[in-house]
Amino acid sequence: MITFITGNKHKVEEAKKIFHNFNIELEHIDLGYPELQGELEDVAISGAKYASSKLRKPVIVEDAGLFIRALNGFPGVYSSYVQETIGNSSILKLMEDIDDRYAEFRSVIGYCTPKTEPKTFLGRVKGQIAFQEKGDKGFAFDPLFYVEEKDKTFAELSIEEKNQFSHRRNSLEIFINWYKESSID
Ligand code: ITT
Repeated sequence: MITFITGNKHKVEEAKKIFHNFNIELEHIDLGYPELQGELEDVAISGAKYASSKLRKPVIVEDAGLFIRALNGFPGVYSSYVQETIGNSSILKLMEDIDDRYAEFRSVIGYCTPKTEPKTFLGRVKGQIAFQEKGDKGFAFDPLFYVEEKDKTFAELSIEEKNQFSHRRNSLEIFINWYKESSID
């Protein structure tokens, strides 16, 4: 069993289904950990270290963000703050006259145990910033994130569909493969 530390219930819902498909049980604890400002990797490392030493067990945390190429990677590591303050409509405004709509979601999983140093696992997914919000599934930036191959935004996909190729699926799959391999004696 693995313990996922997050305050975001949507992440838990997605992660539970992903772990289930790999036959690993996932426990969720909303511990709250100090999020220093920095690269996704640094936040994941410090969060995982903090939570595993506090709970005295192996944990994963995740730090994610939306990186828009035409805005030099904004909101990136500021994604949480931007989501809570100016929100999706302001991102659309910033992108109003911009042709280059390329964006990617990144997810970094931090894994740490009381006995080992933290490790990180990066997953990404490519997409575009839509011209208007679409869909009512998902959360946060999902209605903005358009995926050409599906001709849909993340918010128009079911969790199962999003889980087939999302940044979170990719980072968790890399983590799970490593985890399974490293727990073989
Ligand atoms: P934690 O407790 O796990 O930190 P959080 O919601 O603060 O939860 P992050 O800092 O990792 O999560 O995420 C940065 C922002 O990006 C935040 O506003 C998230 O809601 C948003 N975000 C992350 N993953 C997303 C996804 O799959 N779809 C849409 N928005 C996402």
